[in-house]
Amino acid sequence: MHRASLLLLAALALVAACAGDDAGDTDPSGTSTGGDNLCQTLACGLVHAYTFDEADALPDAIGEADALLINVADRAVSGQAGGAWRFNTAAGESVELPAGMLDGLAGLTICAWYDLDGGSADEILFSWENSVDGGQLGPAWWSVGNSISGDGKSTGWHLTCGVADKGRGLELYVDGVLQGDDPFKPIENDGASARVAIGLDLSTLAPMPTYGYFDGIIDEIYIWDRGLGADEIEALHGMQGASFW
Ligand SMILES: [Ca+2]
Repeated sequence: MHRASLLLLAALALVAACAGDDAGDTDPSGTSTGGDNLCQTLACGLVHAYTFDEADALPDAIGEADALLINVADRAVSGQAGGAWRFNTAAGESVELPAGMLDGLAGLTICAWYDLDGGSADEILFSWENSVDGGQLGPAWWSVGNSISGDGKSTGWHLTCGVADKGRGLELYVDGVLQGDDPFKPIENDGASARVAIGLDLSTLAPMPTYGYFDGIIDEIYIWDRGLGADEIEALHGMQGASFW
């Protein structure tokens, strides 16, 4: 299929995604101005959100993908916005989400606030797998941005965003700044997803209790069915966890 056709399909999908959106009292700082992004607010296309504000459950605040399996002991620490959960690599802690929850999306953006809290900077916050390819988001996103250094790996709250867009390929942002991109690798999501997890790197073939898990605090994971613009991601970082939907 020609690239122009892919772009047209993506544009049509974005129209469909935005048509049913209720943006509510969205902060005007989330207004998009860039490129072929048809959405006017950050809330447009938001399909899943996890606040980590509750200690006894991890409900999906936007969609229906509530956590299925929770293996995290410390679920009441201070977060970037309200409460957050502390994931412990040594105990092999993670959360399993419904399989297939990312299937069929025309584009994908995943953002998460994290505080390494002295833990490893190379572990993965969010990952999934399917029969074509999987993805991992942490301070790294697939093969993009693996060499990130500096503030994104320091203790304190950071926002990481991974974008997979048919027109743009892959992009990784930390604290609103583009860290790396790969325009030649499209989103590969064939509608046959297997597992989706928080705090676990599913690309690790046989995770061990001390390997393949995130070591640090996770708060506020947001998932969109479109590739957010760089201006939107910068605005989201500037809001420092304030609600936008
Ligand atoms: Ca929270």
